[in-house]
Amino acid sequence: MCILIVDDSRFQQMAMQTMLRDQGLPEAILAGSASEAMEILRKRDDIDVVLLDVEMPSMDGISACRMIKGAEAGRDLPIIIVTALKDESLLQKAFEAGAMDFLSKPLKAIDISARVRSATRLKRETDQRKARERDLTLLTDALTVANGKLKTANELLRKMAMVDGLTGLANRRYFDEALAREWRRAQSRGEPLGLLMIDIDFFKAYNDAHGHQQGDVCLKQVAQAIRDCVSRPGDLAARYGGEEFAVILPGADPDGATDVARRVLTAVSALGLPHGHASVADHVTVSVGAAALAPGPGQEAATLIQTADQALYQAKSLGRNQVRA
Ligand code: GH3
Ligand code: MG
Ligand code: MG
Ligand code: MG
Ligand code: MG
Repeated sequence: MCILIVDDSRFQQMAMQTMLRDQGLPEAILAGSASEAMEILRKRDDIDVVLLDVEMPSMDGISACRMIKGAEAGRDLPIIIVTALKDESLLQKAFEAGAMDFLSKPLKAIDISARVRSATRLKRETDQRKARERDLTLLTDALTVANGKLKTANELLRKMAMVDGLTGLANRRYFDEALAREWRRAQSRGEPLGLLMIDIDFFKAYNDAHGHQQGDVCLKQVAQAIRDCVSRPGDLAARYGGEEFAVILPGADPDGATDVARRVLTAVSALGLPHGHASVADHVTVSVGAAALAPGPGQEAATLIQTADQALYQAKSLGRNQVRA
């Protein structure tokens, strides 16, 4: 505990210091004026309580109290006003100026030590409460930030579980789920479901000639071209595996599916990616198998995949770079 005594009288200073010492309190620090007190408060932050005399020549205790309370260094400091005047309006002014307590002269050792102890206890409690509030605010802020990060991470993880890392299309897992879902929906509505299987022609040769990295670039561009052909809400383009892609076309009949397949064929050719090695054309092409079925009762989605696969196989064996249905 650190006590600051502010009094213009050297005798009063010593008297108070002695009383405090006799009551088992630590040695007080002494100031002879308000300005000297301010200087001490600005320099040290360990003062717990101020005993402030009212009658002082340069600045009286009430003004000094107001000044200390108004300064950053003294805002939370308990101030006990010490006065010989028994004037109620003076006390009123002291409390208005921010004093916490007052003591009347002549001082008694037991009074002064009791007031000092209770003032410092109160200050300690206030400091602790403020520190707790600060900690709580920090904790709340940290939790808010962590929560936000967790949400972002969760979204990222969910997306990673659905999206093919190379092409940004739906991945195989998501495709399987989407196909099963759309198949059930088509079944219950009695509507057809279209499916395209797309496979890049002679892609092994492309990789061999241009390198695997350029192969990846090619895959990305083909994927983008396919995505651009699939515009209806509910349609889904996916990377089925390797250099094979699949497109789900809810509500498409065989003609509709074939139309989209032709668009994909044209769009990939239009990329004009030079191939030139054992390819059908001098640029990268695809073969597309198109299928559309209105699912019968008890029929499985695998039937649709098989039908599209067979059409793709036909497109390949008939010379590639074409659509078969
Ligand atoms: P076809 O016209 O009969 O489809 O001939 P193809 O060479 O395209 O078919 P094949 O199945 O023999 O070869 C597919 C090639 O695709 C082989 C494999 O290295 C390549 N491939 C599969 N996935 C990737 C990939 O992620 N990146 C790259 N660069 N190449 C891939
Ligand atoms: Mg005085
Ligand atoms: Mg193949
Ligand atoms: Mg291929
Ligand atoms: Mg293939």
